[in-house]
Amino acid sequence: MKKITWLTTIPVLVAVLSSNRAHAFTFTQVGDAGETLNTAQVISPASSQPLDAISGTLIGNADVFKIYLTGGQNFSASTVSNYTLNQLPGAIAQAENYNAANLLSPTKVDTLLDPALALFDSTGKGIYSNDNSFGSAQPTLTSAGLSPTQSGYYYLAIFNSGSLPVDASTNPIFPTNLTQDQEIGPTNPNSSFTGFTSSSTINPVQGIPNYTIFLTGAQAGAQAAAIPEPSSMLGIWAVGALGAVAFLKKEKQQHKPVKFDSNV
Ligand SMILES: [Ca+2]
Ligand SMILES: [Ca+2]
Repeated sequence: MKKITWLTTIPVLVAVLSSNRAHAFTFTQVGDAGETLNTAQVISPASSQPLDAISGTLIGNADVFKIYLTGGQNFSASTVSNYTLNQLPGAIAQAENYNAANLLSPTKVDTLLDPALALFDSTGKGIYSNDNSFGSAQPTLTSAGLSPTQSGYYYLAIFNSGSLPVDASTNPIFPTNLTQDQEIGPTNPNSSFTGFTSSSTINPVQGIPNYTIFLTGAQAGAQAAAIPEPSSMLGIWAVGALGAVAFLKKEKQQHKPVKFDSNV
C-alpha cells in the first residue's frame, strides 16, 4: 500500500475509533490462556459490548481466546509493537531509536516481537492465519477476505512465529510453504487444531513478552448481537491494524515527535 493511503486514512480511523471507544471493552488475560480448545480463555463478563482489544503476556507457545464474532466479515485482528511502528511506511526512520531500553519503557507498547495470529471456528477448524503484514513482523487478520460471514463463537490464537497450530496427527493446520506476508486459509478445512508445536524462536527483549490484539467485529459474548454502527462499514480491511497504528502513533507523539512525509 502506498504511503499516501496510510497517512490519509489514519485521521479518519482515529475519529472512528474515538467514537467507538467510549463503550468498547478491553479484555486482559487472567493468568495464562491455554493452547487448546478446552483450555482457551473465555472472555468475561460475557456481554454484547464490542470487544475492542485483548491484552496479555505470552507464556508458553500460544494463548487462545474464545470470542464472539458479529459476522458479516467485519472481524479483524492486529498486533502492534514499538518495533512495528519503527518499520511502518510514513514513520521516520527510527531505527536509531530502537533499542531494548525503548521497548522496556513503561510508555512503550508490546514487547512480543514476532507473533502470529490464527482464527478457528467453534470446533477448532482453521479459518485463516497470518504471521507478518505490512512489512513488519506483526500479524493482521483482515476483515473482508477470509473473515467469517457467520456470527458465533470462534477461537483466536496468538502464538510465537516459530510455533504452528497442528491437528491430532501433528499436521499443520495452515500451509507452511508460503511467504510470510500472506493471509492463508487452512491446508485441510476438516482438520481441527489440538495444540501448538514448540517454539524455538521466543524472542522477548527481556522477561515475558506482552501483546495487545486490536479487534473489530468482535464482542464479549453472545447476548443481543450488537447493532452494526455506520462506522463499521469502513472496515473493509485492516481497520484494526490502521486504527491501532493511529492510536499508538498518537500516544507516541506525546513523547516524541513523528515526522510525516512532507508531500501529505
Ligand atoms: Ca499460554
Ligand atoms: Ca510475525
